Amino acid sequence: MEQAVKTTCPYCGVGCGVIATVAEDGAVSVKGDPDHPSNYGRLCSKGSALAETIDLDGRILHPEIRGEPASWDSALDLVAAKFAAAIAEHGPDSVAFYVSGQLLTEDYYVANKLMKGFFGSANIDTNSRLCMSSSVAGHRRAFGSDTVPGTYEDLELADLVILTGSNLAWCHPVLYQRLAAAKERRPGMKVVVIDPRRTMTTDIADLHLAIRPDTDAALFVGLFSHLVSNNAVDQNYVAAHTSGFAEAFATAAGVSFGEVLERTGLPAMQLREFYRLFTTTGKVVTCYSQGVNQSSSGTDKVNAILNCHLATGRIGRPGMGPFSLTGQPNAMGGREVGGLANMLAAHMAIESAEDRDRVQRFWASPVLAEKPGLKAVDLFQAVADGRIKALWIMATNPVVSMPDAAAVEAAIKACPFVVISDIIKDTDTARHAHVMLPSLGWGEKSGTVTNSERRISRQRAFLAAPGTTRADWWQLVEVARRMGFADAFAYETPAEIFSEHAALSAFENDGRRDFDIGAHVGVGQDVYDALEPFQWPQPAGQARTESRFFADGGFYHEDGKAHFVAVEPAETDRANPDYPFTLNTGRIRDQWHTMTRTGKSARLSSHIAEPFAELHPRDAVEIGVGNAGLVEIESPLGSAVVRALITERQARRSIFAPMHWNDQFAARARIDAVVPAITDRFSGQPASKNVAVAVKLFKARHYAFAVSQAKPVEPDAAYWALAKADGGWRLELAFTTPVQHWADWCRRVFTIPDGVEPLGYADAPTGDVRLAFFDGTRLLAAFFLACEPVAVARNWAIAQLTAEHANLRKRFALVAGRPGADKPDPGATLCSCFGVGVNQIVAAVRGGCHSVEAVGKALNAGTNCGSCRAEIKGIVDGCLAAAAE
Ligand SMILES: Nc1nc2c(c(=O)[nH]1)N[C@H]1C(S)=C(S)[C@@H](COP(=O)(O)OP(=O)(O)OC[C@H]3O[C@@H](n4cnc5c(=O)[nH]c(N)nc54)[C@H](O)[C@@H]3O)O[C@H]1N2
Ligand SMILES: Nc1nc2c(c(=O)[nH]1)N[C@H]1C(S)=C(S)[C@@H](COP(=O)(O)OP(=O)(O)OC[C@H]3O[C@@H](n4cnc5c(=O)[nH]c(N)nc54)[C@H](O)[C@@H]3O)O[C@H]1N2
Ligand code: SF4
Ligand SMILES: [Mo]
Repeated sequence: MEQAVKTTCPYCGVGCGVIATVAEDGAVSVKGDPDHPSNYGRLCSKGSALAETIDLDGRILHPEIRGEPASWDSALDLVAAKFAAAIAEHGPDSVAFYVSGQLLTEDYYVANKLMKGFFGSANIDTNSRLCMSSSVAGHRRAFGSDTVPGTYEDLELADLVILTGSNLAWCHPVLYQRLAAAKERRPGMKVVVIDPRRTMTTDIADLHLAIRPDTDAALFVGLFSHLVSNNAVDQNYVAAHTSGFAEAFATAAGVSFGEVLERTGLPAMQLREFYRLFTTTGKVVTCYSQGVNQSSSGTDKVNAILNCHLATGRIGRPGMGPFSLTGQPNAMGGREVGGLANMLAAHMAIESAEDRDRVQRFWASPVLAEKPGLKAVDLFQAVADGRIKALWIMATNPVVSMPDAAAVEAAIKACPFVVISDIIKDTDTARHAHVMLPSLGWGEKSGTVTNSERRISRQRAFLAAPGTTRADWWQLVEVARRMGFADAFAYETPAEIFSEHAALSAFENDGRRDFDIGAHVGVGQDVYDALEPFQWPQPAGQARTESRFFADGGFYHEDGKAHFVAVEPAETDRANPDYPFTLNTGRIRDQWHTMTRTGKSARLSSHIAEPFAELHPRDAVEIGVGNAGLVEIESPLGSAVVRALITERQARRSIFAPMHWNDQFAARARIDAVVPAITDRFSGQPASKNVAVAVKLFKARHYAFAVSQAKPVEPDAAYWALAKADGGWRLELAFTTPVQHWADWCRRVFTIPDGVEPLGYADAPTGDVRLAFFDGTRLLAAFFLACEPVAVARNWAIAQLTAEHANLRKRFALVAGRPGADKPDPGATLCSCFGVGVNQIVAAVRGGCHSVEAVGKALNAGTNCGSCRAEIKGIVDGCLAAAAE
């Protein structure tokens, strides 16, 4: 019988509800849950493609010790023995966990409890350090707690929505769609986007402030003093609920309008307009994400924003407030359980003796960490120094995602004992594991996650555990038991863990801590199974009234007030003639981080199939790189080679490169190998957005494009980038040295069986080589080589992998590398749901479709998940503008 299960998307912090259906034949399909209050039925491209990413290809299905299959017992015994030995010999601070905002709350709770309460060290940090820690630090400085005051609905109710350092259209697509729909209903609503580059999000902006990198603090400090000079301060709110206003203003007053202009590089008109909008609009929401957090001044940026909302009393009321957008599906859950090295559990403070005592009594634990542990960057430094003897990495891929990634890799490699819990066998990090533990993946695991608006939802299993995979919490519990802590880790189910977590949140709370879900203490399996999404707080015995915080004060500092923070904008000038470019890094629409899951979907890989750098046209001319050429990005630490994407979206002397590509998908595109480990001094969060680099032309002798049924094996080329395609794989290549026998090279890389002869030619004058290998009527691989970037139509070539090549004429047409006149080249895929290409959309616009809706009617493009609508609008606008010229 068909079975439909309500669960939650495992990607971004929007936390969309998903209905997964398993058909009788086992086929899985997903759709948005119409009843889930985060998405009301919508899903973005990544959510819609979930069913394509849950196959068992590449999964690790059984434990391994040094690459050899092992039983769970022997693997867990070894982990327990090694951690126990390190603690006994070198003390508790000689071990560490590095975990993830992609763990479920129950996994996270157990990891934190084991490290802080039973090992007695706080050396547990998480990839949230790279993600949300500046927001956490900023919240705690201002509110005395790590509280996100508002809800998603506020974005729909606001009259002014400011998005700073957020590419919402690509990174929180469903929330973006909710905002776009609200703006369509109420065109008077204004959107301001603050981002050094033009993005798909700037598309809905009434005002785009393309500030110089890392000048947000100056911008908001200037706004603060503008609010004061223009009598926009809510004196009652400030007097009743805040402290430190005078000091913060004294500092802000020292930053003149002229100085803000100079630092941000904005035209005076734009700056005035922004300040005017903020001053005169009551309902303002300011959303911020990694352009704010991932900065050496990230915490100050956060507080500069919070100051403006506190000064105007625009916080915690409908349509008003600062809003930190969380990245990962359970970044918030991790913060609730205290998964950061400088937090305790349930939003308690590790610095507070009273809180430590409270947690220790609740856990009945033998020891409790007395001081904050090592933050991610320092933690891997300690691994490099040999101070960490045993390290457990869970649900994160630091060899790709940590700054100074080569040093992180070297540190992990040299660590005496490394345990890795993952679902994928070959990742850049997993190859250094001593013990590899196979975890349950999405659809198999069960527990809770908390989204950006404090909404707790269930992830539910709808698939059987493959192989001998086990839940992350179970792995931790088994190790805890083996180390003598059986009583404190007696859980049999996630529901039991959740209940304990709820109990700790309520323990001696009495309204003193924001995080309280006491209403869920003692949930049984049935109630847990049926748990509907809910927003915290939900204290025991109180009916839920208001889900926002701080409209009437009630802050969590000792004095009950919010604290203004005097922010002095950081110096941003660091001109270095050897590294004249600024590298900005971030995300693309259809990939998730290190691509271990989204990289499995041909559909998602078709949107952008290669690592790239966006580069201003005039810089491209100076460097000498043409469109589709390659560039090398260099810093003192390392380099990466990526495709040049020449565009006026970039400011001069700055480039943007995605963080996703790694050694599994490209030759040398791990961008964090270029990024130094510079951190914010309050939060320890790395500055991943503003890196001094040199950008040079990467000179190749040959360029090639290939499609192959078999996964290409070790393509030894100076540049390669591999992506999944329908019916096989696609491969972009560039060579700096000639290859003697191209056919032999292809045979090896594409695993062509003996006896299959290539069809094709090598043209000596042009240097072109075309080779195709057929097995009967099916194409095994095709290879197109030229001395310039290869112009062959990619989607057409890929389609040949699944086409019948019944006669020689068809096979020769393939070698010629040209689509037939009957089948025009669709161009690069834009709508991944319906596989619609750029050329098709351009043709439709030229044929009379003059709006996104009209294109949708003609081609279906943009009518399912809607993630590509902003890009379609760009094409429509571009074509119409060109036609009008
Ligand atoms: N498709 C997709 N979505 C994702 C993810 C993913 O991997 N793929 N990951 C999720 C996670 S974990 C996270 S944390 C979020 C991140 O979500 P976002 O923060 O929205 O994404 P980023 O692309 O990292 O960066 C956002 C923007 O900050 C801008 N920026 C750079 N420097 C500055 C600056 O100095 N000031 C300002 N104001 N802006 C600046 C960049 O140009 C970029 O457009 O996305 C989540 N959603
Ligand atoms: N230069 C630069 N670097 C960045 C950023 C940036 O913007 N620029 N962004 C930073 C940010 S905000 C983030 S959040 C990080 C993200 O960086 P990572 O956390 O390193 O990236 P992921 O690919 O999400 O890694 C998740 C890993 O967990 C595995 N996994 C998936 N499901 C499960 C499960 O259920 N259990 C277990 N045990 N494993 C599982 C996946 O296969 C994968 O290996 O990157 C950071 N690094
Ligand atoms: S917006 Fe997309 S990635 Fe984020 S939770 Fe919703 S469906 Fe998943
Ligand atoms: Mo993140």
